[in-house]
Amino acid sequence: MGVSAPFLALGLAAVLLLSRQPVHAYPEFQRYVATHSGRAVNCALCHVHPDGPEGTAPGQIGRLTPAELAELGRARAALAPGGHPASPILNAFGNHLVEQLGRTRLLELRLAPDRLAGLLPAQSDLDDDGVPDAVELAAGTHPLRRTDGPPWALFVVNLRRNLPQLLLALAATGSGVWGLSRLLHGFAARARRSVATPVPPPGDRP
Ligand SMILES: [Ca+2]
Repeated sequence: MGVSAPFLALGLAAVLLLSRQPVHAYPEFQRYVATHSGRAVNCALCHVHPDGPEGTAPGQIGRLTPAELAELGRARAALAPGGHPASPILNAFGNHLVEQLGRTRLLELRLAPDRLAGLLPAQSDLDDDGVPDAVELAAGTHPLRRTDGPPWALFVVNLRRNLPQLLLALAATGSGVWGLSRLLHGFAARARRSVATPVPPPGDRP
C-alpha cells in the first residue's frame, strides 16, 4: 500500500523541522548524571569536544569540513534506531546512543533523563573494562575510558580477570617461602648438632 501524499508531506516536514533545529547538546542528560552520581560530568560524555558541539574548536560545528557536515546531516536524520550514525561531533558513546535509541526517542527522553541508562543494552561495554555502559552512565564514569569506572566494580572485574595469574603468583610465593623455611630449618638443625658434639682439641684426639 502506498503512502498518501498528505502523510508523506507531514513526515517530510517533521524530518526537516528536526534536522533544521539549532545544533546543541542535550544538557538534560549531563545534568541528571552529574546530579545523581555526584561526579563532574561535562559534554565529553557524549561529544567530541568537552564544551559541546557549538564553536570552532576541533570536534565542534565551526571546524567541520563539507564532508563532515554532510555526515552530520545524515546522523541527525537517524530518527529511528539502527541508523548507523557517525556524527563527527559525537564520540563513540554519543553515536552509540543514537544508534540504539534513535534521535526521536532521545529527544523524548530529555523529559525523563533518568530512564536513559535503563534503555541501553545490558551487555554493551564500549571500553571493554568489564563495566557495562549503562552502569557507567548511572555512576557518572566515562563509558569510553577503561581506567574510569565505579571503583568497586572495576576491582571485582579485574580480580576475576586476573584470578588465575594471582593464584599462580600466590602458589609460587608460598612454595618459595616454604622452601626457604625448610632450608633455614636445616641450617639451624645442623648448628644445634655442632654445638651438642664439640670437636676435641687436636691433642685429645686418638
Ligand atoms: Ca565500560
